[in-house]
Amino acid sequence: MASSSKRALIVVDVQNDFVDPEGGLSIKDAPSVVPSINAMISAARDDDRLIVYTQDWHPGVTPHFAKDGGIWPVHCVADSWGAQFYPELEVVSDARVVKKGTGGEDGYSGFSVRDPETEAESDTAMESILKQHGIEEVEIVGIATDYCVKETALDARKRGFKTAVYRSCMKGVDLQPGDTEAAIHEMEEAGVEVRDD
Ligand code: VGL
Ligand code: ZN
Repeated sequence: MASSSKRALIVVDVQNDFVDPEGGLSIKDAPSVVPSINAMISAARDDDRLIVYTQDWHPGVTPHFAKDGGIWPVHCVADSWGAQFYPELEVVSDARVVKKGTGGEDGYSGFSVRDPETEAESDTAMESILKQHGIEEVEIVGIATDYCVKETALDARKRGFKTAVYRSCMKGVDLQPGDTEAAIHEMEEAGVEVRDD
């Protein structure tokens, strides 16, 4: 049955390359937040709420990768093991999945991508999926706090959604020590509710 809830759950990039210790851009302690993320997913499913998963989904050559002029080790190449959902993640049967970066675009938000040459931004399907379901409020969980979770949350606020994140349901890259806490602060400043549970 279609849900009448105005609240959706967005599950950002819980993929092997970020979560598995053998992954291409493995984030320390990421497996430790997966049970809390799953608890959020189960609660949303039991409540018939909309759940949208995102996947980082890059071509083999992209200016996102250090080898091609960017900053990141190779990760989440389309259809590779690393791009698959982490096996312990609960993926609901009618999951909506938004893949980002498929055309070699850059950017971290689940709502938009950026052409690396022209810098032009374009929308993913995220906002239209949320609008189709009458969503006014989003909860965002996943990886990485200081990149894709942050940018998705800031974009959700910009687009007028009431937005919350949970400390127990996200993990940061921390390229520089303190990046994760700075990201949490930036989200709060933008009106994102940061919950301690
Ligand atoms: C991400 C770095 C590069 C993320 C994606 O999902 O936060 N981080 N690509
Ligand atoms: Zn990426």
